[in-house]
Amino acid sequence: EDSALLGRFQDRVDAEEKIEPRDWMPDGYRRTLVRQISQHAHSEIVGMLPEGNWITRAPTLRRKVALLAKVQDEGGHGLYLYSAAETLGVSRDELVGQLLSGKAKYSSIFNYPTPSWADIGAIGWLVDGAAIMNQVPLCRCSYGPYARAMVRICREESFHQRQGYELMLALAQGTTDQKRMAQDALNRWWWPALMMFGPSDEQSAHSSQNMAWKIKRFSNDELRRRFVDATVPQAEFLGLTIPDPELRFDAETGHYAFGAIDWTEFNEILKGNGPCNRERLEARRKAWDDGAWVRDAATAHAAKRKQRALK
Ligand code: FAQ
Repeated sequence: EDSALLGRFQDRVDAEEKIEPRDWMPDGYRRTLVRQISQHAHSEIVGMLPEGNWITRAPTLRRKVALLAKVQDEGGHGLYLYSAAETLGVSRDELVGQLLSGKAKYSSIFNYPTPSWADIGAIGWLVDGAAIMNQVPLCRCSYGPYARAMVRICREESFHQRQGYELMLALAQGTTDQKRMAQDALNRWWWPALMMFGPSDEQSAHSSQNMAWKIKRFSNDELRRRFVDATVPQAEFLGLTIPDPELRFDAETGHYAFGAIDWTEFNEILKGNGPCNRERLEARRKAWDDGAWVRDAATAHAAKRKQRALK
């Protein structure tokens, strides 16, 4: 690639100018964005499944309405993000194909099961909480379409996080059994939520380049640390215990110190060997196959309208 073009590109990024779809950009920048935005889109779509499991069994109408709205929002985020990825010259079919063939990644967190209603609270509180921590800085990403998509997505995630925390609060203040359910959900979701931020900074292959391109603004470990700092007091308010015997406040650094993450578990999930990896992909494949007639009908309708317009 032309070094003058590269230099000018980096100057624009450094000056906080937004890069737009028709602007010149290095191949690596384009590839990285397609990878990250499509992984993010797939995460939203696959992320509908663990919570979707509880829509028909929500305990009250109010809870059902909130959960239905949340899962619909996630579908909307996925479509929004696929559109942002398409501005980089890839087709949606290609991206969906990569997901269904198992080639594309999506967030590790969605490969865990949701056996209890309290999991819905824990997902909203912890998974959306982690998502917000990671995604608010993405509103300032150098690539315009992704940054703008993130603004609306973050507002909706914030509602999701609150409904989750409020659900956890109701359980934590409820009967002994309800409190036990809430604690059990926290025990199962805590460590996977910390893994959402990705490998440690030493292991993170893409971080330094992504930060130079201002796609990422903070490193994986930095965001993870902020998440722990924000979440520990929330757990205390709930009267629940974070399942980490090494967790303690370090007055010297002003941050919580926490135990070691089980990276073997994380890597196994990335390889497709998590508790629900196969089930999740099967559900997406079935949805794709079952939806074929809708895509066919929409294509036929569009062709008809085009023909009518030509007459
Ligand atoms: N799971 O070098 P890095 C949501 C991969 S929130 C799976 O650090 P990077 C909302 C990574 O892709 C979840 N794979 O990479 C919601 C790379 O693989 P590759 C989605 C992971 O890109 C809530 C390799 O490891 N959010 O959906 C994970 O600089 C509730 C090396 O890693 C986003 O996608 C992981 N946890 O940093 C929905 C946010 N972590 O391609 C429903 C946007 C890392 O080399 C219900 N993405 N990998 O084979 C990002 O900010 C970044 O891509 C990171 C990773 C931070 C995830």
